[in-house]
Amino acid sequence: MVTGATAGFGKAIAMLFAKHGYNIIISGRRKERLDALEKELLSFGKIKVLSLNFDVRKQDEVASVIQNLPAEWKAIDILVNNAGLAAGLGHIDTGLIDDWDRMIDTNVKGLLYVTRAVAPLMVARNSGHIFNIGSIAGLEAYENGNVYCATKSAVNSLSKSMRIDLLKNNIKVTHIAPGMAETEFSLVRFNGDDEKAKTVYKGIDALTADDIADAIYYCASLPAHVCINDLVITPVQQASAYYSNRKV
Ligand code: NDP
Ligand code: 8X3
Repeated sequence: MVTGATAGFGKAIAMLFAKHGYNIIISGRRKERLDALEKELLSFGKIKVLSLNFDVRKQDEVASVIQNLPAEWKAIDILVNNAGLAAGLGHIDTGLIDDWDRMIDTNVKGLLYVTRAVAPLMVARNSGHIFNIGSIAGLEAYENGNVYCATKSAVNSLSKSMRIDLLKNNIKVTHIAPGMAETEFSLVRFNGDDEKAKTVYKGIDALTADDIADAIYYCASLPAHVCINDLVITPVQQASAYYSNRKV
């Protein structure tokens, strides 16, 4: 099950796992994109696809959709908590409260709502693997990153807690912390301003969504007794949230 499968990492993850024969639950808010992806995944043949059109911020919707999963879809082996966003890039004294609320509601509360609904299904089977998509922004705060950094810091912390809480249930938890990856991320952050979004990756051979999908597939393919707990992935031209080597 992949949240936020309508774009970027989530879509690439769904495509890669489908190519490897996994049945996939895809989710997101944009129904037309879910429908198109469902068609594309089914064209690979031999797999089943279930589209769930919901907003991770709506706890009642999340709980009801998971509770009402058809029996054959309740055995979720892998959950990728990927749905998330950055909204805005401004100092703490000028940031928009609405942007802050959206990031906290999606990146932290949404991830919790989905996990709270899916984890019991894994616990019941004494098996499962949860991937939480954090960010290097959660490992180091950067100027103007404030609330986005804090939400991803929470994802890092929650990943550690989940791993402890689910230890007795044989459930793997992997925290992925990517650096700059060219998806729709910056377009969303800058409210649809394409020019501004492009400047983020100027002179950088940025990560692609496929790079992240490859790493997740690798982690998911390891022997049953092996868990990669944390994975920090950056472009070669990026050493940290502060240091990058742009070719201009
Ligand atoms: P995209 O904007 O390309 O994709 C984001 C996905 O999240 C979309 O499918 C979107 O679907 C979904 N989403 C957003 N809000 C909600 C919501 N309320 N309910 C359900 N789904 C939602 O960005 P990325 O693929 O780059 O981002 C994926 C994750 O990776 C995010 O958590 C992001 O913070 C993280 N990340 C990204 C990095 C980057 O540089 N790109 C680096 C590090 C981490 P829809 O709008 O249809 O609901
Ligand atoms: C996205 C990476 O550096 O733009 O999480 O915050 S960064």
